[in-house]
Order: sequence, then C-alpha cells, then structure tokens
Amino acid sequence: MSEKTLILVKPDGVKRGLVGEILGRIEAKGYRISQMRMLQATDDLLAKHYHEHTEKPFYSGMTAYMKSGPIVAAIIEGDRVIEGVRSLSGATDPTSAAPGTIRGDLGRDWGTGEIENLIHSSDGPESAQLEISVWFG
Ligand code: FUP
Repeated sequence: MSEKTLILVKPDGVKRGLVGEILGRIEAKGYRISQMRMLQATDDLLAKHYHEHTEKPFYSGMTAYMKSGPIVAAIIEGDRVIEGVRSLSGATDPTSAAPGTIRGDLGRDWGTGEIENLIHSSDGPESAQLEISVWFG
C-alpha cells in the first residue's frame, strides 16, 4: 500500500542551492512529490515537529539553525517511502554518513557546533502523519 512521508530541506540545503539535487535524488529513486512549500520555520512549528527533542541540550542551537533561513517542506509518496527516503538521507552526522546518501555525499561539519545535515525525513508512520499535519495543516 502506498504511503506518505514528510521531508524538510533544511536551511543549509536551501542556502547552498541543493533543493533541486536533494529532491532530484528522491524523484530519481521513483518517489513522487505530492505537495511542496517553501517557508520560514517558527518556534511553534519546530516544537511540534521536534517534540521528542524539546528537553535535549542541543534543542536551542538546533532550532536556531532550523530558523536561520527558509526551508522546503514536501510530502513524498510511494510504497515503503518512509524507509526508502530514510535510506536515501543517511545517518544523522554528515561526516560519518555513508557515501551515496544525501548527507554523506553533500553534507559535512562546518565547525558551527550544529549538525547541519541538509534533510529531515520522517522515521515512521506515526511521525510521518504528525509531521505532515505540522507542516501542511
Ligand atoms: P535524524 O532522524 O537522523 O534526523 O536525527 P534525530 O531525529 O536523532 O535528530 C534530529 C536532529 O537533531 C538532527 F537532524 C540534528 C539534531 N541533533 C543534534 O543537533 N544533536 C544531537 O546530538 C542529535 C541530534
């Protein structure tokens, strides 16, 4: 059965002109973009999106990075798309993310103290449903 996932091209991806490259990899894999918008993240949206992390020590710096410029939010559709886009995205830390993944090929540590890793992708059906409602209402 076809499913939906939510991706965000984070501010570093937009600033570096990698929106097309990142979405292109997802499309080239065979998934379909069903909705897309560019917007500025707010504290309220990020608190809902990152509700599991609000008490973490990195939360404040991470949200400052997420608000540092516009982001692109998209709903991606396809069979097993949640798993497939997680696999395309790669591990959280771009320095050690596997080559061949979006984070591994395009990301690095810029010495800012923040993990700038270009893309968010939902990690399961419940988070996909919640995150789609956060960014697309
Ligand atoms: P991921 O599922 O790979 O996007 O990673 P997580 O859900 O574990 O973390 C979400 C975001 O929090 C990451 F993209 C970067 C940030 N983060 C940190 O800044 N420091 C950490 O120690 C862990 C995560």
